[in-house]
Amino acid sequence: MNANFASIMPQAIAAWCEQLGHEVSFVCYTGFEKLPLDLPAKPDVAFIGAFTQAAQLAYAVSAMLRAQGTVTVLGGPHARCYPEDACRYFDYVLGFTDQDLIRDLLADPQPRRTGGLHLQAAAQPTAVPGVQARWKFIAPTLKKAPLIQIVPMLGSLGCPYTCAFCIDSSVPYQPLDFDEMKSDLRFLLGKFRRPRVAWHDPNFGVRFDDYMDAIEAAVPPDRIDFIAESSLSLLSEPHLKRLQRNGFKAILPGVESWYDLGNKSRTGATQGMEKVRRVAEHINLIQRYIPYIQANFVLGLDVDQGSEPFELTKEFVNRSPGAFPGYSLLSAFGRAAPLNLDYQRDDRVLGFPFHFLNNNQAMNVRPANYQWPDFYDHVIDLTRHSFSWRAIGRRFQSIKARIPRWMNVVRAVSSEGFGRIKYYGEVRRQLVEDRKFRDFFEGESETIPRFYVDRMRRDLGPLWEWLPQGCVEHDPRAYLKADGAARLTSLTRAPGLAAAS
Ligand code: B12
Ligand code: SF4
Repeated sequence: MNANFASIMPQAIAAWCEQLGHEVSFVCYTGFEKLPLDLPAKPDVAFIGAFTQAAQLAYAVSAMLRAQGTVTVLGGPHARCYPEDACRYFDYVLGFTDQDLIRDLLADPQPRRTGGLHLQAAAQPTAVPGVQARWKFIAPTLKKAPLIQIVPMLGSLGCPYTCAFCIDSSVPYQPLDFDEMKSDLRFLLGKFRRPRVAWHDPNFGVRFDDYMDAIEAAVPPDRIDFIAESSLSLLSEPHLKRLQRNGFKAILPGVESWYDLGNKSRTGATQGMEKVRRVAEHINLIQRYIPYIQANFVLGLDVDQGSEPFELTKEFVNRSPGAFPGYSLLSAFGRAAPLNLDYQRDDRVLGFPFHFLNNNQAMNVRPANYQWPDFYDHVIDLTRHSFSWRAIGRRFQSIKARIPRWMNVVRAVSSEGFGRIKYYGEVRRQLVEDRKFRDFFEGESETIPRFYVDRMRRDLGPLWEWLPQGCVEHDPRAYLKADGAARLTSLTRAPGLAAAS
């Protein structure tokens, strides 16, 4: 499936570069290709898009390319979240990116070996190349997913909600061009017998009617299978009926917490068991219209205490047997959210290697109300409950559609369900048996436990040799320091304050 989760922006950058007259090679690493990657020989400039979990991989690839004289540019979630660190290993690190920024960079791409330059557009782009413009790069990527092929599309950027932990909490909502979207959907009808499209919008369906009007104008009812991430507040019954008519087959709403974020789940100030009841009813309603649901939760939030939040989630699993529960351990991805400044100020962010920051292999924020072993006990108990044979069987029976019901079984018995129970059990064991391991989790030692270094070495294979020195560690307080420095600069620049500072 991994090729189906490839990002849109690297394809967009490739399309922009071609439009600007450059010769482009595009490589998508899905996690299965042999390392070190098969890269074009000596490109002038290499753009690399990476999530934080691929940071070390990206740093190694950058080192390899720089050794042959290529100028390297990093973009994507890691660049947005950790620009200070990334600048040590790339010539350029890009935040918000539009075509003008790419044009300016390519006009004179000077290597910057002593420290990369952090560049960004003033805001999210107003246009991103659509499916037709990206097709040349989408097609070879999807060839790597021979069974099920899912085309990534984007209809909007930003979000009107302000969930404090989210990277989009401060990015204004903005729809993209609906005419281009219609044209892309028609194009896909000509490419596949029954196309499958995943919307990468941070929160799909904010301008619900405009979206549905556009889809209905371009696509006969239920001719394309759609997947989207959307908040419960947008999934009222009339909306669900329209989604069903238009072929929506999978929805991933975020519930996140039983005590907080009621605005996005339409539960307002309702908390605890009452929220479980209402959310479970809502999810069951959704399931009557949409076959596949993944309900997302964050574990370890500061509002959580004791066993209650975990017991409530177990109750939810019982009451909504058809929904796949997606659990994320609370993670502070550098600059992703303003809330991370508070965690850094309170010295609660730990320097887990980026490689493990994918919401489940490590939780890099010390929990406010749990001792680590207790926390992992709760997480293991909840994961066991959610992926017990009983829960797997009930999930299977609650869904009639063939692919979704089997997909849930595969996810449960693979690394997401059984795999995590084993992994968390190992972490729990080391927390009580190995003092050094525990010291790292308590913030009392900065030495990264062997357990993590060995795993990273194994995952990176031959690229391990290319890792620049010092890049396994990072400064978990970099955002706070940069924020402090920025405040100081703006203070010294303010008229009348210069002398005082
Ligand atoms: C859609 C989405 C997904 C989709 C698609 C993933 C994909 N490959 O793009 C799915 C559901 C598969 C997914 C999975 C995951 N996701 Co996700 N996802 C998102 C989401 C909601 C939108 C991202 C998006 O496409 N936005 C639209 C693009 C156009 O905007 P943008 O991302 O802001 O990018 C701008 C710049 O960064 C830049 N840019 C982006 N890429 C590149 C590349 C280059 C080369 C350049 C130069 C510039 C550039 O240009 C853009 C325009 O300004 C974000 C949250 C958010 N609201 O941003 C989380 C987010 C990106 N996901 C996140 C995470 C953690 C994950 C998972 C690890 C979750 C999990 N446990 O499995 C996986 C990892 C997947 C992977 N490939 O490694 C984190 C990433 C944090 C981090 N620093 O790594 C985010 C930020 C959510 C969060 N927790 O705050 N995700
Ligand atoms: S609703 Fe979703 S995308 Fe919007 S701010 Fe909250 S978590 Fe982020």
